[in-house]
Amino acid sequence: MNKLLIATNNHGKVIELQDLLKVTGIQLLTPVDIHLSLEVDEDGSTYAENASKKALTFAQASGLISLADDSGLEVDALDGAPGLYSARYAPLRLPPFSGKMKEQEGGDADRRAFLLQNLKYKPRPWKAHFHATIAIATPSGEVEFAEGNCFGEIIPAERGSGGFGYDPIFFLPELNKTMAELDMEQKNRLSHRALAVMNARPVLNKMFGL
Ligand code: ITT
Repeated sequence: MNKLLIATNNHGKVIELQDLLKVTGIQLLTPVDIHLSLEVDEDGSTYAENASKKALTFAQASGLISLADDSGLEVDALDGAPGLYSARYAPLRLPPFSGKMKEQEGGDADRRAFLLQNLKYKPRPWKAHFHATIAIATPSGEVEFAEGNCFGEIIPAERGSGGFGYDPIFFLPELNKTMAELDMEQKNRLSHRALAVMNARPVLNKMFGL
């Protein structure tokens, strides 16, 4: 059976990618399934560089063809921020009462609050899009890419409890819903990640000889 490792430590992405990739006739594995714990330093200057680094690191460590996703939210009024830095977009702060001086990153809710704070004095609508670049790497070092975008706008009050990350403040005007108000099946029909996976299908077919 063909095996594909979903090379991400983000639980929200794992859930979506398992659903998006399930029709390909390939056995999907996660890092947890194979007891592989890897933290990749995302120091690239493009989504493709980061996606490629993640996919190659996991492919070489596991010996399996690996699919990584590097994604982000780009807000027009902030000149494309947080973009590549979406997962780390929040002021650093000291952990309370720990006595340690090491700074730690906030969670998804901190990042949404920080984004809204930065948009507060900008005129609405706050047009934005999600971007995803998928990299599929073989253990021998071959890498192929696919991309997807999803357009909408940021709204000032959170709506919905589905998805992850910036979904509760990412509004899709045609549906009159935020991404977090969609169930996974709906999100997986129109998201940046869904489009990137669709565009990656020929690559998967070629790599697995399907
Ligand atoms: P991995 O690198 O392990 O895959 P990550 O969360 O660090 O996990 P990225 O570097 O690609 O992944 O950062 C993407 C960030 O962009 C993610 O943490 C969210 O904050 C945001 N994001 C991406 N896709 C999203 C989505 O579908 N809905 C909401 N936020 C999303």
